[in-house]
Amino acid sequence: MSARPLRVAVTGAAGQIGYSILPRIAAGEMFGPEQPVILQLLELPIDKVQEALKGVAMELDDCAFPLLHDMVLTGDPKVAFRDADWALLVGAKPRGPGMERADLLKDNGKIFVEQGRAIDEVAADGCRVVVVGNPCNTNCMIAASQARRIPRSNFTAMTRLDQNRAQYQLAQKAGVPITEVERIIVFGNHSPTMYADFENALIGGRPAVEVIRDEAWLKQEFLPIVGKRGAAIIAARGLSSAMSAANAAIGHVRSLYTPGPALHSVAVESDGSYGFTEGVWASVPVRTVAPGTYEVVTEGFEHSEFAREKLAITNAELVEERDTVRELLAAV
Ligand code: NAX
Repeated sequence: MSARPLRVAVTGAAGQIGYSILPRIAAGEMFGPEQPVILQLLELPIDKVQEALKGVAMELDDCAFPLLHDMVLTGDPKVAFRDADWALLVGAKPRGPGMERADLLKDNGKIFVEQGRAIDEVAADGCRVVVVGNPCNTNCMIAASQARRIPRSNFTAMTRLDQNRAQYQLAQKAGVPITEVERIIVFGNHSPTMYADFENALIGGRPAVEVIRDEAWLKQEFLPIVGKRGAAIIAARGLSSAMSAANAAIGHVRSLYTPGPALHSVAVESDGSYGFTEGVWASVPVRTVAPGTYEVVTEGFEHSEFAREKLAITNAELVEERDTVRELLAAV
C-alpha cells in the first residue's frame, strides 16, 4: 500500500449524506482498495455543528479503516480544500417552508461562489470537483465560473442518482436483474424536468422499448416516477434521500476515476451537444478516458420528436436558473 494518499474534501460532512458517504470513501469504495485517503471535512463554522462533525470523525476513528490515513476537520473552506485532489460539494441549505426556488438558487449560489474561489486558490492543480448540493447543476456552474486555474471541465454535477433510479425502474418493469439494463442516460437538469432516455436504453442487449412494449407506461409512468422519486422518498421517510445519494456519489466518482467504455450520466458544461445551451451544466452521456478525465459521447443516441421536446424543456429550466443567478456569475 505505497500509493500517495488522495486528499478528498467533503463539504456538509456532518449532514445526512456525509454520514452515509464518509465510511464508504474511507473503506475504499470510491478510489479502490489500494488507495489511501485523507478526508478533509468542511462544515459550518458554528460550535454545535463543528461538535457534530467531531462526533462523525470519532466514529470514523472507531471504524479503524486501514486506508484512512488522516482527517482534517474545519469550518474554513481554504483549509478544507487545501491541496485537495477531489472536492465533493455536498453541503447546502435545504429549501425551507414557503421558500421560492429562485431564493434557494441565490442563497445556495453564494456558498458556491465562496467555495469555487477557495478551490481555485488552494486545491491541487488537477482537482476534480463534484457538486451534489442542490440545485446541483447551477451550483456547479457558479463554482466553475470562479475558477481561473482549475479547468471548467473538472467541475461536474451529480445526476447519477437519477440514472440509478431509472435503471432500477426499467429492471423492475422488465422483470430482469439490474445488470441487464444498460445505456440508461439521464439528460438535463437534476430536477423533475430531467429526461431519463428510455429510447436509447438496452435491456439484455435489446432496445428497452422492444422489451417493455408499453409506450404509455414509459412516457406517462416511468418518467414521472424517476423525476419525482426524490419527493416520494421525502413523503415516505420524512427526510430526503441520503443513503442512495451517497451511493450515487460513490458511483459518480468511481466511474470518473476508472477509464473504460461504459457510459455514465454526468452533468458537465454544455458545448451545445444534444441542443443544450452552451455554458449551462447539463447531464449527458460521458465515457472516462483517463482517471478524472471524460469525453461527452454523442454518437449512438437517436432522439424522437417526443424526446427532443423533453430535452428542450429541461434545457429551458437550466437557462432560466442561469438567468436567476447571473449576478453571481458576473461577480468574479
Ligand atoms: P443535510 O441538511 O443533512 O446536510 C447538509 C450539511 O451541509 C449540514 O450539516 C450543513 O451544516 C452543511 N452546510 C450547509 N452550508 C454549508 C457550507 N456553506 N459549508 C459547509 N457545510 C455546509 O443535507 P443532506 O441530506 O446531506 O443533503 C445535502 C445536499 O444534497 C442538499 O443540497 C440536497 O438537496 C442535495 N441532494 C442532492 C442530490 C442529487 O442527486 N444531486 C440527491 C440527494 C440530495 O437531495
